[in-house]
This record gives sequence, C-alpha cells and structure tokens, in this order.
Amino acid sequence: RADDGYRLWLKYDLIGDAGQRTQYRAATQFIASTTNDVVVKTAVAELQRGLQGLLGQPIPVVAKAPAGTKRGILLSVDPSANVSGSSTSKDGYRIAAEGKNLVVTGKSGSGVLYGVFALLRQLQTGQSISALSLSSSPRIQYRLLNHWDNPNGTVERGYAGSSIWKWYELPQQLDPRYTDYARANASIGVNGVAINNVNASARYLTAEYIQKVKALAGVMRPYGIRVYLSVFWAAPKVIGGLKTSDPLDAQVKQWWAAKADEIYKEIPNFGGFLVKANSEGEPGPQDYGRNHADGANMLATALGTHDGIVMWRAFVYKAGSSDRFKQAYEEFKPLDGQFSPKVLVQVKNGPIDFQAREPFHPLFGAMPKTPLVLEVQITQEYLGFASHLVYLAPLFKECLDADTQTKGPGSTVAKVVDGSLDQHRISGIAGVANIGSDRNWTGHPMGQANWYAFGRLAWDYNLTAAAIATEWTKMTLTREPKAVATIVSMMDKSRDIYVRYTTPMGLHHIMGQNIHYGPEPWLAEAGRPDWTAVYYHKADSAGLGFNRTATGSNALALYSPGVQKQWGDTKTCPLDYLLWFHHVGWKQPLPTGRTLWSELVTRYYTGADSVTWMQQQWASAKAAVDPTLHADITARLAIQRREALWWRDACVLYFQTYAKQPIPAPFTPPT
Ligand code: GCW
Repeated sequence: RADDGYRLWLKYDLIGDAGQRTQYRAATQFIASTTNDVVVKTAVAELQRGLQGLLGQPIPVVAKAPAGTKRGILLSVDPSANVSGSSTSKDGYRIAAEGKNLVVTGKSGSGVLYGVFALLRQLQTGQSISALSLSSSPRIQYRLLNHWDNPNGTVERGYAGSSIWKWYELPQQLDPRYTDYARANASIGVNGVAINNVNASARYLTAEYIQKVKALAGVMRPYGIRVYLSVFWAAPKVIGGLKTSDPLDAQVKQWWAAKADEIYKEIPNFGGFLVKANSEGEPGPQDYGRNHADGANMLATALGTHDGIVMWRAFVYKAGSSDRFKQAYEEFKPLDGQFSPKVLVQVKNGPIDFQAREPFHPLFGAMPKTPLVLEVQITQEYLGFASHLVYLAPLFKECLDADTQTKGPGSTVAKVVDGSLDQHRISGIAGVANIGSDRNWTGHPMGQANWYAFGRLAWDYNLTAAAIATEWTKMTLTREPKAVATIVSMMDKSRDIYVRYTTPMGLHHIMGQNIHYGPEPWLAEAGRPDWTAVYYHKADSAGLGFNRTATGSNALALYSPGVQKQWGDTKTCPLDYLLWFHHVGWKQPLPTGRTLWSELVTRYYTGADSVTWMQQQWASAKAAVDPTLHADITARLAIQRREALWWRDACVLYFQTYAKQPIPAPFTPPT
C-alpha cells in the first residue's frame, strides 16, 4: 500500500527476511506481565502490536512465563534495578537475557514502556535480540514538546496544517490521533507536552478548557506523558476579574494558588506552567515594576505542594538597545540564585532566535544556581518551513556539545542542561513541535526525523546525528543497506548545506520579514531596527559582519575567557561564526586561502549546488523507498533547489553592491 506517512517510525510491517523473522519468532513466543500499572499495560499492548506486525503472528500475553522450552519476554518493574546512566531517573530500563527468556525491567512503568520501545527498535532496525543486553537511562529529566498551538486551531510557525488539538470537540470527542501522538512521543522518550502557544490565550485556564485539557491529559497518562500549560500573565485580570496581575499582590497570588488547586483537582499529574512574559508584547511582572524572578516564584508558590514546575522563558528583547544578542543575559544573569527550587529558566539554543546557525546562548554556564532548560526549535521557522530538507540533529548537537568552559574545559551546554555541571536536582529540554494535522504529521516527510531526533537526543545527547538518522531511516523509509547509507549521508550534510546557501559564515537574520522565509538582506525598515536585516549583517563598503568584540557591542564579553579568546580573534574564530562577531574586510584573506568576498560567494554557490547533489542522492534511492513517499520528497527537493538559487542570487547580488567586486571564477556567470 502507498505510504501516507501517518505511522511515522512505528510502522511494524512484516520483516522481509524470513530467516531473521524465524529467529525473532523463536524468542518472542509469549509476553509475561502481571502488574496492573497503567503504563505497563500500555507497554504490553504496544509490544503485542509491534511483534504481531513485524513477525506476522499473534503473541499471547500470560501472567507467568510457562515452564518448558517456549521462549518469551518478561516485563517487570523494579525501582531499585541497576540501570546504567543516571541513578536518580525513574525512567531507566534494562533488557537482559535470563535463561531462555528476555526480561525488560523498568525502574517504573514508564521505564518498562521505554524498554519495550527499545526492544522493538532492535527488531525494526534488524539487530539481533538473542543474548541482548541493553541498559539505559535518560540524562535529562523533563523532556518536553512545546506546541505553539492556538485555541482557534492555527499553529504559530506551524507548517504542517492546523493544530491536532480539536478544542471544539473536546472533551467529549477524543480523536484517535491523540493516542497515536502519545505513542510516537513515548517511543522516543518524550514525557511532557506543553499543549498551547507561549503567546498564550487566557482561555486555557477557564473551567471549560480545564475539562478539555483534562481529557487530553487522560490520553497521555498511560504513555507516561504529562500535560503542561503555557499561561497568559494577565489571566487574573482577563478571566479573574482582578484589577491587576502584579505578582506581589495578595489577591493575584491567591488567584493563581486557587487556579493551581483547581487544575490539580482535575488533573492530578499536571506538569506545570510554561511562561513567556515581557517579551514581544506579552504582559509580565515588569509591567508592575517586578522582575522575572518575582513572577516565576509567585507561580512556583501557587503550585504549592503539587508536583509541578515552572518553566520561565528567557527569550526577551526590547527595541532600542545596543545589541539584541545581550539582552536576555543582561536581564537574567543578575537573577541567578533568586529563583525558587521549582523554577527552571528556559533558554533558546542561541542568543538571537533559532537561526540556521548560532553560537550557543551566553546564559549557558552563566547561571550556575538556576536549572536551565534548553529550548530548540523542531519546526523549521527559519530553516525552510516544510519545503526544505534540513535534518536538525547536527544543529541540536552543535549546541549540546558546545563548550562553555565556565568550569574549565568540558563544561558543555549538555552538562549545564542535564544539571551535572552544577548539581541540580531537576533538568529539562524542550523542542518546539513541528506537528500538525497533515496526514504525515510534519508536512515534509523528513520533518519526522527531526521530531524523532529531538526525543532521542533529549534521552541521550551522546548519540551521534548519523546514528539517529540511521535508526530513523531503517524504521521509516527502508532497510536496504545502500539506500540507508545514501539517505543518512544526505541527511547528515543537509543542515550545513542549508546554512551555506542562506546564511554562510555567521550571517544571520537576513530572511524575509514576518514570514521568516526566503532572503531579504536589504531590509532596512521594519518598525524597529532589530527586526531589519541590515542591523545584523552591517554590510558597508569596508566589509561585512557584526562587530561584537570590545571595539563593537562587546557581546563577546558575556562568554567565558577561553571562548572569548578563541572567538575574539579573526584568526582563530571558526569561519562558521566569523560574521557573528566580526566586521571583516571584503578583501581580508581567510584560512581557506580565499578573501572574505570570494569565500562568501563560494559558499553560496557550492551550497546551492549541493542541493542538486541531494536531489541525485535521493533519486538513487528510488527503488528502495515507497513510490508515493519518494515522489513527495522529490518534489520538495525541486522547490528547495529553486529556492536555494533564489537565496544565492539575492544575497550574492545584494552584497556585491557593497563589495564592488566581480563574482569569482569558477562561478562567474556566462556573459
Ligand atoms: O521565533 C520567534 C517567533 C515567534 C515566537 C517567538 C518566541 C511564539 O518568530 O513566533 O513566538 O520566537 O519564541 O516566543
């Protein structure tokens, strides 16, 4: 049948290799489980479903492993199980052979479910399961998707149709899609979802909507997933009838505490609040002369003894300041140590806004007393929407692996985020979802890989981007070895290719205004300077790039001395970050042997040419991939090629008006 992409990576189609099937069948003749834990029951059902599909025969579920020669799978919960990785996580699992059987032990029901998905993954990717020994624990505790979904069904920066949440049908009608969504998330270890836009409507906090949220939470609970809400700061005024939303006002405090009680009464495992305040026009505590800590702590107090957290976003910037790069740091760094223990500050991977490549956010490593959530964007707001194939694991990894050097070498962003660097009790990571009502969930079929990769990295940031791409490809597209290798290499290079044809060498924020699509480097008027392009690239007759050294905005000073030293010198600054920090002369020679101008042109041209290479790679995998799916991606690659040329020509010709030099060979256009 034609593959419509709905089943994501959980396809469970019959394994083609008969020999392998026989081996798997021999080891999976029954599933034994006794516990009544609701999440373990989910695990049993999923295992049964997966094995039935992959092996083409029903598998009985029994209470106890039968005596005799039959081999099967035992599921068990053991909170004290010895599992590698984090010792505090309840989500870990172990899979080990015991006698003739395989035992999946979870430290909790969720652990069993994660173990079952890991076991199924072994089969889906064609690994042996005899004498299997696997043990794993997530490094980060709160692994969330953030939906920017609105009550009217639109999705801010969503490119895959409308919201999957049907508010007008809830709570009576539960779309089966909610369950499939929960399955997909559980399969990659996501354990929380903030279901509404951070530009939040107060409506979600009304009694009517709490019933709807409760219905969704009920679908998620058997999958080990908790629901969170983004809250509108001015809710006490807008729906509570109060005159103020001042966090220090007694009535306001009481309103939030009562609201938290009301929510927990309906949803006992509610996860907590996500807040965007005093950012891009949203209200917040600063409206009353209070700061972010005042606001966050008030909400934490409102949660009281309920098991919930507050994720307070650090994405703030105002018009009229010297360099937007520095603003979140300047507002939040002084508050380190002032947040209550239930508060995590949520920081985007980079200092500006989900650009195709950013240096890591300077707040990482700079707030040792505060747990920081890393927020990455899975939806491709600045990365070609659902038209461009851009595999994001390399981008996520680049940030996680970046060394803040704040406690000496090896102080990576990952270690800040997982709490190990500063011994935090809680840790979190959030991905802005790319999910919508399109049949295939993500618009671009390859967008599924970005959802998948987010979950896998949230679980274990030491996995390589290529390893994750390989898993995903085998589970989703094909297991034919040559095609897998071709597709994985294309995926792995795709983000670098995108950077080359859009914003090479540290250019940023030169995309079309508002929609954030296509090139608009010439944009000079946008209501405020930090929404223009010229503010960021600073092209002039002398050169290109934003001087953020001591002779410029000095944003570099926000980083630790080691980082400053490397990035502060044009000779040692990686070319990928060069124009983030330096205004470089057009004729300045670079380590590549080319001048800045010539390197810039080279990157734009080779980047666009690489899209042709991607088209060829994809074409060569045709026989191994479902025809409908293959045609879909082929068509999107054609769009990508056309738009890569658009980006290249727009940017090269625009910057040429400043560089005043010819396009170098071999890219010289025919006369
Ligand atoms: O990336 C920008 C987006 C806004 C978004 C904002 C944010 C939700 O363009 O649409 O608003 O960031 O992260 O708050």
